[in-house]
Parts: sequence; C-alpha cells; structure tokens
Amino acid sequence: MEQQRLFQILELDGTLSDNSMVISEKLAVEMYKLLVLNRVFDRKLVNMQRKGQIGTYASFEGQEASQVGSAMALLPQDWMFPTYRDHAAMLTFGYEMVKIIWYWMGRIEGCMPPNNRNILPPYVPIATQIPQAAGAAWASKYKNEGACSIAYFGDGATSEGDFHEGLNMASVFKAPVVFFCQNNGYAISVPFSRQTASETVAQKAIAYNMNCVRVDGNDVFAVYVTTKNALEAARSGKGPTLIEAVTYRYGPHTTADDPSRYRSAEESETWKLRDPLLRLEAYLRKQNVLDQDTQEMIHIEADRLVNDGIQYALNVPKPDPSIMFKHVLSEKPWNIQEQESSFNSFMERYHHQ
Ligand SMILES: Cc1ncc(C[n+]2csc(CCOP(=O)(O)OP(=O)(O)O)c2C)c(N)n1
Repeated sequence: MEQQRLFQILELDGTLSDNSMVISEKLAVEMYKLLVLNRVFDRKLVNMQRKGQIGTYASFEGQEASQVGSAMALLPQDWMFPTYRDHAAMLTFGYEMVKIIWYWMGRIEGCMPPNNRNILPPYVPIATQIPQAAGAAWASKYKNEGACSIAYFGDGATSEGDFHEGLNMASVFKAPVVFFCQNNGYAISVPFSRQTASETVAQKAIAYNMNCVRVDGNDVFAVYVTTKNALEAARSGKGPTLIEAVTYRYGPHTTADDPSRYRSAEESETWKLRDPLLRLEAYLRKQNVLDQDTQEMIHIEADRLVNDGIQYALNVPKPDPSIMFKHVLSEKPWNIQEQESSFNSFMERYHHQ
C-alpha cells in the first residue's frame, strides 16, 4: 500500500536509489548549506539556554532534512504554520534568524511575521494550526490568490481533534494545503506505538479520501520532491495531501526534558546512521562537488551567520516588562486592568527603592 511504503531517493551511503529524480547540483549545494546552517543554529541555541541567555528551547537536530526540504518547495506567496520546533523550516522560508532567538528570549518581536512572507508565529497549543492552515488555504482558493498553506506538526498532534477537523474540512473543500507531519517517534515521552494503533500517520488520510505520502524524513531530496508534488497538486485544484516524514529528534523534547527516562542511547545512535546531513555530504562528495575546503568554508560561514545573529539579538535593550499587557486583547477586561495597575505600582515602588 502506498501509505505504508517509505519513499526515498538518497541512500544512506549517498547513492541515488531513484536516478530519474534529477536534483540539480546547484540545488543540492543550496540544500547542504541550509542543513549546515540550521544544525549550527540549533546547537548554538541549546548552548544559549545552558548559559541562561534564553529560558528554554526545543531542538530539532536530526529533523533538518524534513524541515529544509519541505520549506524549499514553497512559493513566496504560500502560508507557513510552524510549531515551536520548526525553526529550520522558518529560516529556510525567510524568517529572520534574530527573531527566532528573540522568540526564545520571550520578546514580542519574535512573534512578528516578516513583511514579505506569510509565516505565522510558532504554535505551542498542539494541532491548533491545522484547522487554521486549512482555513487560510480555503480563503486563498476562494479569493483566487494561488497560495497554498503548509501546516507543520508532530505525531502527537494526530491524536488531537483539531487534526481530524482540519483534514476533514480541507478534503471536503479541496483546500490547497499540505499537512506535513514530522513523525519523530515521540510526543515528549509517549512513543508512537502508544500514540495510535494505526501503523502509520499517512494511512489516516484514507478516511478523508486524501492523498498521502510516507517519506524518509532524513532524505532531503525525497522530502523536497514529495512536498513539491503535493503543493503542485494543491495549486491545481486536486486538494490537500498528508505527508508523513519519518524522522527522529536526537535531543530532548526541550531543554527541560531528560530523554534517558524513556528511550535508550542506542536508539539515538542507530538513527544517527541515517543522519540527513552526512547523507547529503556523501552524495556531494561522490558527485565531486564538495571538497574539503568548500565544506570547511560552508561551516565557517554558517558559524559566522549564527554568531552575528546571536550578538545582534543579545545587544538590544531589554524590553519594558509592561509590554506583557499589550497586544493580546483590544479591550482589557477588569481583571487584567487590575493586574496591570498592581504591576505598575509594584514597579514604581521597586524603582524608588
Ligand atoms: C493542546 C496541548 N496539549 C498539550 C500540550 C503539551 N505538549 C507540549 S509538546 C507536546 C508533545 C507534542 O508532540 P508531537 O506533536 O509529536 O510534536 P514534537 O514535540 O515531537 O515535535 C505536548 C503534549 C500542548 N502544548 N498543547
């Protein structure tokens, strides 16, 4: 069955299992640069949390190919609905790096969409982005704007009602949306086998009469091709697709989690043999487009870009804490007004001490 087969182009040793899928040299190098940049970014953000510069952080290391490959397939007019783990997708689609750092510093600027891209702030309430992405896609179809939505979510989100409502509506209205599930095996400590009795996420699309693909989420070529096909189908009126990208997060759920409580170190090590970055590196080496010097230069440049982003993020003045009372409600109810005035008098006393 199509929904059970794992679609793959790039073998673990960097050879192509499907030669008919031509990915240009230029595109492959671009993918590599983005994978490196995102891995460097992710590791440095974990370090920032350890140094107390950000409160908490959700790492995506291991999932870079799923996020980079899918986001590269989007067109500029498309709509992205990410979660708290999808920074690589956001960066690839044009979100400013500094804003992602600010998001984790708790700054409001970290939730503001860029001027030229429809990128929603990261969704923390699980699966809430799914019906919203379906709605935005339907609106775009209704207004004839030619834009698709892509909703990112994890395997845990498929147990929420929002997942089923969003898929149902999108399929009935043939909304141009791609539902992109990164099945990384766990929802915090809950393994996939306890999440659902379904064998795969992809097969859940059958109930909604929706296209589905199960793809190797650590194979950036396969993810890119799959997402591009799904977006093209959506744009040409063929309706939504559910993509299940099978992948793994190497690190903890967030910096506040200890994965040794629920999974073995060997499991992570086994997954590292399928590493998305090393696979593409092996391919580029075989094609003679990546020598040692170029590889080093790509890493140095990624390091520089991320260090610059971090410095910039840290060097702006701290926000006025009263901003927490702004931008949520257009009219403040009595209890929020009360909290605001009590907070203001506390701050006055504090400053006069
Ligand atoms: C509606 C809701 N319920 C519970 C939580 C707490 N929570 C945060 S992350 C998470 C697990 C999500 O797992 P998954 O969807 O697989 O995504 P992943 O974190 O693996 O990327 C849960 C239950 C939440 N944020 N929102």
